[in-house]
Amino acid sequence: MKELRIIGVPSDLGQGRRGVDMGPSAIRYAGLSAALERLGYKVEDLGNINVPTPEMKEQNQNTKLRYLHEVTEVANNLCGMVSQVVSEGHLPIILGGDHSIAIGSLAGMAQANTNFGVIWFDAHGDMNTEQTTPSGNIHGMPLAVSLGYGHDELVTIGGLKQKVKPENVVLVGIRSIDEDEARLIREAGIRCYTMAEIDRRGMAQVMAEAIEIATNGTDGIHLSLDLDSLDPMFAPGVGTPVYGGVTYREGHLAMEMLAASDSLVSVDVVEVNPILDEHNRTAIMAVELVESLFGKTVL
Ligand code: 5AB
Ligand code: MN
Ligand code: MN
Ligand code: MN
Repeated sequence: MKELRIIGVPSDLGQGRRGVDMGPSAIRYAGLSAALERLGYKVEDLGNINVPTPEMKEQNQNTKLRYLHEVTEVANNLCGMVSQVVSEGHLPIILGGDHSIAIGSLAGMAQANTNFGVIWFDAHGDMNTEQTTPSGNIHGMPLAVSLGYGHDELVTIGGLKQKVKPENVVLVGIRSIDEDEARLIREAGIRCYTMAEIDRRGMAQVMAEAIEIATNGTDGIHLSLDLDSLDPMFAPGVGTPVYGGVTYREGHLAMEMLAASDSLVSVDVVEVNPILDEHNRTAIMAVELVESLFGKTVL
């Protein structure tokens, strides 16, 4: 059983709305460490990465990407930390923060020479680039960046351009995609399980295939868990909620199947925004999902 290392990344630089920077605190307050220890893990919380606040003056830049240099700096620091944790043989649990931080997580995994696949659990594709972004928000771009598409400053974080092979990447829970983003998803050849497909074929079938794709020829799976993958009924505290999402039971089923696959090498838990939440429900939901992901069962 690997030891677990928690890394907080209190960043809202990749997103338009304040509050998601408090995600790591909210998830810790919901009892993450204790829950994992109850499951028998040795857990160490490494604290938070230092993140500039958006009220500080944005560095000059000639791009429409908001807070590009600041996001890059945070991703670079996270990359180093993740790479070190993995090199020491431990499993990193990265708490966001908005989803732009996943750029650093995946760069760190690649820097540690992990050969991994990715399950991107999200309402959105996160496959925008500088050319296609409708918002300029980098949290809509981290998957594209990790595949080598996007601004040079972002794709070169952690060295190598492409952090993961597209044939080992799956999107699950998708129901909101921008037009040009859809084109890039098809072009890159990423398997995309929309909510429509989950409705038709069931989460069990979809996850069995997703795990197969992400483990095919790799040494394990990085799960990037955006809480807006869930229906807002179960996770209201997110910046970009979309109706028609993954249910409580489907979410747990997916995590339980990942636990049973025994292939998890790292995980991001992102986009929890306590300001938009109700009594920390979304952070509590995140902790419950992580418990299932790390093997919690009823009996
Ligand atoms: B999230 C949108 N596609 O690029 C964009 O929450 C939304 O990390 C991105 O999945 C949502 O701004 C990013 C419209
Ligand atoms: Mn996302
Ligand atoms: Mn999302
Ligand atoms: Mn969001």
